[in-house]
Formats: sequence, structure tokens, C-alpha cells
Amino acid sequence: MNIAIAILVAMVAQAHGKVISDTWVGAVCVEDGDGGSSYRGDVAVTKSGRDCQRWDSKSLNGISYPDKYPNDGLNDNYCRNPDGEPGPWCFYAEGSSLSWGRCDVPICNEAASPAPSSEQPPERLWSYWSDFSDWSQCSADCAGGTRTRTRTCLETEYECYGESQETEVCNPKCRNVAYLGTATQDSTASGAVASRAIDGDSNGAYWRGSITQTQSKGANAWWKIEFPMDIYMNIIIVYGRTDCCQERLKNAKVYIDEDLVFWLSKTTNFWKEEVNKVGRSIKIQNRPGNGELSIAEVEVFGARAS
Ligand SMILES: [Ca+2]
Repeated sequence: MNIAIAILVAMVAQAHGKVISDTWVGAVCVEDGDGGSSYRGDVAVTKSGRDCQRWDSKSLNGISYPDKYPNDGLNDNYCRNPDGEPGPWCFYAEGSSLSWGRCDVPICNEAASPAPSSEQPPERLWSYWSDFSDWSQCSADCAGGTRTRTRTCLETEYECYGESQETEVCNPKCRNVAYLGTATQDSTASGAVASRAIDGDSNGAYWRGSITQTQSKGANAWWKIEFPMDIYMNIIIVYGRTDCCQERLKNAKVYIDEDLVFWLSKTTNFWKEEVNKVGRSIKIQNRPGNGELSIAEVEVFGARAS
């Protein structure tokens, strides 16, 4: 390389990039059409005038962008384009939310670029969100009930970053608490002990070994679960046999402590009842004329009432 060419190369490099000790570290302007992925200039404000957040800020949705894009110059709070956007951009704070927007960085050889036509659509900017609405009513207090809240994008001609709706489980502590209790029954046939109804297996086939059975029949037959503490009971689910004998439980009564709360009122193998009571025991009492009492599982969705 002769001296004239070397001087020319150095002039071009210094015109469009940063040169430190013969090492090119990035452009200070965006070449037409390259999206600014090599831009390493110091613009740190969005087109809408918002100050950029630092890339290593812990508020960026919990993501470490410098770790995710280690070779893309994510220093300080400078506008960058590590992910193929149309141009350099940055995050900025919008109240308690996080938004992002494009930056107005210099275009290399701007004089050679054609002037934008007035007929071209405006370049897209990112809008920002309203505050979230109040949470909706829960679909159920327990048993996986959820609630949602929404927010709206304030400038409808632009998009917002993120989701317009959030969903959460209403009461994460509310779950099947039957295992906290101790199960008994008036009598036991063929080793089909009372604890089988709170073993976590609702399979209704007797041969699977997870179903209770009393020796007694009719009004003499009962099954009970007692808790060592007060329990808030939201929903009680009773599973019966699926292989036969569903009529044996028809119209059996379900008590919380001494109060009758519902009946197993149909010939079926699944009953679900919302009860919303605090108590220490659940008793299933069979009806006169019915056969042995067999229960596949009892689930109690609730929580400790402390
Ligand atoms: Ca069971």
C-alpha cells in the first residue's frame, strides 16, 4: 500500500468510524441500507426525545442484553441495533413500564441519499402503554382460578412493546389440601382402606388399588377426613368408581363438621361442589338401602385458615 492509498483509507475510516490504535471499533453513522448494526456512536436518546436506559440495567425485563449480544457494542446507554431492527434503538422508562424506540442517528453520506418523498409513510415509532386496568374477577377462588388485567396502546397508529394482557393464578396457596387430613371409615373390606381416597389417585377402576370400600352397607357406611387445623374449603370434589356400582353412592350426604353441605345427588362417578366453608372435617354418609361405600378420591381445594 503506497502512502497516498494509506492516507485515503485512513480518511475514509475516520469519516465513517472510530479508529483506536489502528483498530476499527465501529461506525459513528449508519450506512444506507445496513440497519446500523455496526453503529457505535454516542446517540443515547430516542426519536421521541426519551433518554435511553443503560443496556446493563437490571430493569430490562430481567434480561442481560450485553451478555445476550456480547459483540454488538451494548455499552452505557447508547443506541444500538443488535437484533436486526431497521435501525439503532434503545429502551426507555415509561412510568413503571418499559418501552423502546428508534433513535435518530446520523446517516453516512446523507447528502447523497435521496430526499424522502412526502408520499412515503412516516417511519414507525414505538408507542407506550396506559396503566393496567384493575384485575378482573377470578374465574374461581381455587382449583386453578385465574384473573386478568389489560392495558391499551396509547397511540393507535404505532405499536407498543410487550403484551396488552396479563394473567395470573388467583390464589396460589389454594390447592388440594386433603393430604393434610387423616381418613377413617366405619369398616374396611378387602384391605380397601380409607386413606385410598386421599392418595392423590382418582382412578375409578377398583383393581388399580386406589379405592376405598366399607364392609357395611347403607346408612351404616361412612367415610371421614379430619384435619388437625381449621381449613378454608372452597371446592370439594368426590370421585366414585368407574367400573361398576355407581348407584351405591347415590344421594349419600356430605357434611362439613356437623353441617350437611351437599348430596351426591346423581348416579355418576364425579361430583364437584363449591362450599366456601371453614371446618375441620368432611364426612360422607351413605343412604339407607345403598350398598357398600366406595370412594376413589376426595379432593379439597382450599388452604389453611390461619
Ligand atoms: Ca384414590
